Amino acid sequence: MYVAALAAVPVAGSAADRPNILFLMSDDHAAHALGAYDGRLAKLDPTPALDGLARDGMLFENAFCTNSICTPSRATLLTGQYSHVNRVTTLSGHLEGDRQYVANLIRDAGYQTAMIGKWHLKREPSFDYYCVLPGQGSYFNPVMRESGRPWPDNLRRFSGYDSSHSSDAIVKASIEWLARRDRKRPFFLMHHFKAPHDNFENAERYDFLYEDASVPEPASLWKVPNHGSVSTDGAGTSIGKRNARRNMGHHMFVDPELGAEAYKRTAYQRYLKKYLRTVRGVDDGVARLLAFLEEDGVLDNTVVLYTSDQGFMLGEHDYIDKRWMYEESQRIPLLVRYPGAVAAGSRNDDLVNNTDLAPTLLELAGVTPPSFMQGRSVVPLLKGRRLEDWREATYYRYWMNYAHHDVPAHYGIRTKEFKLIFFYGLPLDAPGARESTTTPGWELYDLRRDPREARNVYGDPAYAEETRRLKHELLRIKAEIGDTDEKYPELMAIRQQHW
Ligand SMILES: [Ca+2]
Repeated sequence: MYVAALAAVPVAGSAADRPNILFLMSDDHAAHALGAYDGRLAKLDPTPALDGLARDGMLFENAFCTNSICTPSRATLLTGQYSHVNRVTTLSGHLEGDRQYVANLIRDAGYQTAMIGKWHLKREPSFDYYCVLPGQGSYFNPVMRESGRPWPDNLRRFSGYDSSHSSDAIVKASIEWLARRDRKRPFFLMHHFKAPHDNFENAERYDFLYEDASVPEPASLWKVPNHGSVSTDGAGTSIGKRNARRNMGHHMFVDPELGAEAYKRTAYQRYLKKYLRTVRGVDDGVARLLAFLEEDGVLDNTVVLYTSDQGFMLGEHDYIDKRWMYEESQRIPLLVRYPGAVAAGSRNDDLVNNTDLAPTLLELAGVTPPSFMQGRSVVPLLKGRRLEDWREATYYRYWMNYAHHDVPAHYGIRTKEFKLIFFYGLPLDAPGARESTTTPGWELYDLRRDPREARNVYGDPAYAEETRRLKHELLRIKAEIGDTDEKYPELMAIRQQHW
């Protein structure tokens, strides 16, 4: 079952020969809120420690999630499968222990395994040790469920100067576990921050960070793009409406008596600063973990990966939150540091998605990824190889039709040059369902000319040939990964009508 993992790693004769794996994940940390991704927020220097990971290792420029919502992303991470295969399509999904494949296979390969922080998959984590927040958990004085003891003795409350904030508590629990680990065996630690999930809360020490700064605004905060061929009522997309009940000002307690422009400007500044203060807590936590490993003498024999369960809209398109297939929400940061085999400062622009994470973690541990995993290990890419048969389009599907933030269900593909989205708008039978949910619509973006997705070119005759090609590719991928519309007669009927 074992294979040679990375060039610098000896062929695994025993577990002791293999690298430690520290998998760091945050919640809703958009790539454009990392300095290393060099977006409009980079000049605020939001993530010095994470930028260090990019300097020392590889940054993936085109990494994406396949369903931009918490629980499904985590299920994909552990199974290497798309949502329709692991059946965790929505927030109400869960993952039984026997399907937590990454944890089980790496433990079986001789690693000691731990899951610390936000879990959100409801069932018991299948790790040697766990210390996890129940559900979303609390930002302050969090209670976590710890393995090895029956309820209620398994509840541990974190408080005090070093752990009253959830990011500090999760770092403390990880460092404690690392300090008492069995040094004869390599470790696999999944360290998952709750931050910066909304409603953002930073530790008190960041209260004045960025106080005098002015956070750059995206142009689309003011000039909402015309996405729509179906509806152009300023809602921002063909059928998705802006949710007046959940907006930046609502979150930040901005005085609604301010004029519209001042309200938006004030809300944006407060919202972004609060988010970036919460991000800084994550970054400082990463710095502390890396410092611990360095002091422990194992940093360079540890593969350190950093990602987020999905991206986040920070005022782009005048939106907040995730769920959308738009770039800010679909894209995830992905950084990998492993000095023995990954060149410092290297970058890769292949289309990677979060089904690839599980096979990657397995190969790093010297385990051959099982064929039921749908993603592909990026280990060859880490070594600087170009694979001619790497995917040319990445699939996306958001299932929760109008469940939160008024985001309609949709699916689509993104290539390096184009993005095609189909808002299939299944009718809702829920009380209060809106007429708009039954209005399907297509969007097409030419990312070469329009990387911010400001102009929907679906229906433009100049793109007719490209549209046909992309639709064909969309159907091909849906068949390949087993998410065909034939399984859903109602959806199939809509598609046939609007193809
Ligand atoms: Ca999330």
